Amino acid sequence: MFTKILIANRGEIACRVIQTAQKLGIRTVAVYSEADKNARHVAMADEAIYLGPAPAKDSYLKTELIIKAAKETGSQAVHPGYGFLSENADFAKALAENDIEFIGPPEGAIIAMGSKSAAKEIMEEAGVPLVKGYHGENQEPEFLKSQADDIGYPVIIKATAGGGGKGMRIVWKAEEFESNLASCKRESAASFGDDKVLVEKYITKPRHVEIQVFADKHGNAVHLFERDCSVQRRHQKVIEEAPAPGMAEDNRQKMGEVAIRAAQAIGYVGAGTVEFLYDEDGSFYFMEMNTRLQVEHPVTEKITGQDLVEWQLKVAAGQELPEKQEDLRINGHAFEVRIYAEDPRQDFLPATGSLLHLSTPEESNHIRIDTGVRQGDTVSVHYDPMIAKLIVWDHDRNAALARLRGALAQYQVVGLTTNVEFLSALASNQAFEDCDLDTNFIERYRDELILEDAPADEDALVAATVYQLVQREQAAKKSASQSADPYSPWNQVSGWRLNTDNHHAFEYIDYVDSIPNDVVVTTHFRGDEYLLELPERELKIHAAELNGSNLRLDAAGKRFNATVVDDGKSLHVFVNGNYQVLEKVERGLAGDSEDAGGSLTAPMPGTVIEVKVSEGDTVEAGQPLIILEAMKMEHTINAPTAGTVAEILYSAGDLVDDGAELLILDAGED
Ligand code: MV4
Repeated sequence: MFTKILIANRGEIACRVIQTAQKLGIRTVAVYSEADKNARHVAMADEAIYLGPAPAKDSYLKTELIIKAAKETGSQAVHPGYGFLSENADFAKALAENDIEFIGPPEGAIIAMGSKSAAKEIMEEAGVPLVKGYHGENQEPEFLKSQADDIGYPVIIKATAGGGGKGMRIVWKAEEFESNLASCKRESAASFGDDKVLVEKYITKPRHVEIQVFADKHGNAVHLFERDCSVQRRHQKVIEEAPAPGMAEDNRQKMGEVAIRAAQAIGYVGAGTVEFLYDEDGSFYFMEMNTRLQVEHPVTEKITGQDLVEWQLKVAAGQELPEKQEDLRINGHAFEVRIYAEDPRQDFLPATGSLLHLSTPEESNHIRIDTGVRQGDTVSVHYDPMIAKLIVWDHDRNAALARLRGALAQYQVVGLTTNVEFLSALASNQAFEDCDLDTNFIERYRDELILEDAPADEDALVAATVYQLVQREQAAKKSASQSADPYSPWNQVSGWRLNTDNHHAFEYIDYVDSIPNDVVVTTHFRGDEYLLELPERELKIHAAELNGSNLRLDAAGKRFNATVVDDGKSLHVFVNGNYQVLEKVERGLAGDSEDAGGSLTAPMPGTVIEVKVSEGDTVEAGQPLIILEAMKMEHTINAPTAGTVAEILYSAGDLVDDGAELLILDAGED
């Protein structure tokens, strides 16, 4: 086995590979760009080598720099992850020339699968089922048209050099063939520098089912069952699962055998995936083969109990496959969703920015999170905006789906727009639960999946408001640095009662589809609890406890938890599995003529211990003004806002009644 490897990638997959290497006692070398100096993969590795500027073409795609880094660090092998150089035959070749092991297939296997038509030819010879079609050299329009007529409409025209759905045309009628062929060829020439196409029968309602295969250098090959990745958006997978729902055991076995045959036909070594179009009647057709470890490999790991990166390392090091086909079993069901910085409501526009707050469900046998970022990290324009992969497992599909819903409800990201809500809608979608799966799923259920923006519900308003009350209390406690009652959530703030009727208004702007809605929550202090005047009703808050951003509260006997994050401008509230943003309107009491200035009153009968200010002093918000002692405990009364002390009505030693005016503050300019 290798003692040291280099990981020529970044983000979650680099972290994922490092984790297994560490488990196996292999030292790791990361590489990084200017943008990734402080990235998680760099921190995790034993060593890290700087490559170059942020754009991938100047760093992660620079073959020479990666080989140089591998040589300088004494790395015996390079793991390419996925994307970047993972399916680049020249890279595999360059490594071989430098006596560095490529943790991936032989150069020839990458080349064989690079061209769609050539791949299909190889597969046809190997007896792998193909969709009826023509993938030969003759590109004469009349000839291709006659082929299409033979196949029968609808047909699909695909760029031979294409990928990711680019350069495809569906043709429903013979009359439309010629014009579609011309436009497909134009697009292919422009996109791939090659206008060669193939024509085949269009399968109207296919599922994307793929088989994980593995081969070693000793001629052994196994499959690790299938994944269903039908739910895609513009050829980007959104959710993947294993096993494929409804797959009959004999069909699974047939597909597995065919996939192994496909791998063997090209002398495959390592991890590969054979993709199939899976038709409604259970027939399946070879689509393409991916000659790398795939993003969605964790669902296969969860249902087989295998570590596929460990397999890759062992195979690359010349060992035999860790398991025989007959020892591999499917256990339970797994889902993976890709959590992205993107806005589903804006046609999934990628988002960039910093992860101001990141809180994730706890990992366990049921929940796995593969990520390359931590709270505080940035998602930049330079790379794929994936934040994490969330993988769940349970004994059956419905239980796993319930796990997924629960985990997504606990996934909190502030600072970037994410697709978490969209994924939650998907995990809760009845048609998805019912396995109404095909590649058109998202289009078909679009309106159920991309939900309208909803106004903040009452719990969110309560949480935001109580958060601010407790925050003020904590701030007051800190600035007073006086002994305080640690058990009462209210005593410290209860002092600031600006008005004789003892209220304070918290104002928010709740944007619903960019339309601002003004919401005011007025709080009244009632001795041992707060009364909140909400838009719909009044509610008594008996207690509240704030731990960092985690708020626990008791609202009229209903206890609930919320997370509130203040980014300075807005409060981000997570409650009941929902996420709401409430922009704060700092009314400041000065800005409101009715509330301008006011008196501060005693929260309970007691003795004035100390008056910390003099008349005419200017004070800052939160500054301690008067210390009272009541029931053997000290209470600090802090300035609720900046201002000037207009009048002090009591001095040290005086006894005061509950509600007595202690001090009059002229609120300053805000
Ligand atoms: C097809 C097809 C239907 N019939 N071929 C899309 C990407 C490329 N790898 C192959 N693709 C398709 N080929 C025939 N003969 C439908 C698709 C297709 C698709 C396939 C898998 C996953 C998502 C898809 C979304 C749209 C179309």
